[in-house]
Amino acid sequence: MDLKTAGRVTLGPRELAATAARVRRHIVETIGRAGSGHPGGSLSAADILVALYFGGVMNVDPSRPRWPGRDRLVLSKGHAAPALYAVLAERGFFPVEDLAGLRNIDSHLQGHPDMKGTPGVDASTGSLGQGLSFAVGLALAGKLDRAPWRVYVVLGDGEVQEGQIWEAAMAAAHYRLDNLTAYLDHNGLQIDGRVEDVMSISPVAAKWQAFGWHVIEVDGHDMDRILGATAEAAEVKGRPTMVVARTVKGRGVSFMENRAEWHGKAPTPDQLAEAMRELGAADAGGPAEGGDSGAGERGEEDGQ
Ligand SMILES: Cc1ncc(C[n+]2csc(CCOP(=O)(O)OP(=O)(O)O)c2C)c(N)n1
Ligand SMILES: [Mg+2]
Repeated sequence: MDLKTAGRVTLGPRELAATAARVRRHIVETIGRAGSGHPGGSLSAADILVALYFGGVMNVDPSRPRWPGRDRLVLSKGHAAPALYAVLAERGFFPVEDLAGLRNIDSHLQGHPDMKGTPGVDASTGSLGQGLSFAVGLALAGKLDRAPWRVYVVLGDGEVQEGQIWEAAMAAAHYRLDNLTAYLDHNGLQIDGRVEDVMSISPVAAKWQAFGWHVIEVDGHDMDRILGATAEAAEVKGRPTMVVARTVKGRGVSFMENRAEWHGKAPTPDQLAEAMRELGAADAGGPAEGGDSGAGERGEEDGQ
């Protein structure tokens, strides 16, 4: 595939799975190399992002990242930037080699997404709770312009404890933003442990329904289901859609799965090698050469 293909890219099931595996390897490798970052929530969101960019959904032009007719993606849970960067690189917005610079001061790939610095990033995020409001603004602008493009936004389940989310949820329904599709990366964990223990969001589907949204619940690691829900959302008139995607934090790396401690720390070189083996890297003998380590001590909590 020509990486820079403009328009929608539609891969078959096997290629989608292979792309998701590559994206997961990029995630652990770049975070390992940087010595800091958020593997858990990047791995849980990976399949959603791959489905959107490679499953025939996002209409974009990598050689013209600011093309006004493009579909927009807001990664509201901005700490999952490594997943977004991997997907954007695979889609041709910038060279895959750039990923090695994650979190380095001279790189355009900072710890959280910067719409002014990184080709393909549509919203600067990282301060949780704000991305849905931004997405509502984009969708409203699209409606006013009678534009055909759509807005996609990915939220964390801890993130939706933020009050601003619910103001945006109300606004999206009030303005009948049927050009807006949200995905809740429902992995059950946040920075300090279980969402259910920190502050329950249940019954989460009923809450979004009560706020006037069309709600679909899916397995967030099943590409078919994610794409089915996305297609359904495009047909819904007069309401935004929330896809509640049940996911596993750290998905794909056995020792990271369902463990809150992997929210915001980098793997050691040994752990990275093991993760790469599990993710099917041909050469998982050790961390790749090059790219000097950026901020933070390896294995230390990011604290964000
Ligand atoms: C406003 C704000 N408060 C706190 C943080 C620090 N922080 C970063 S990620 C995170 C936990 C988010 O949990 P969740 O939304 O469930 O993310 P995921 O499980 O998908 O990684 C927190 C508290 C932040 N980035 N923004
Ligand atoms: Mg979570």
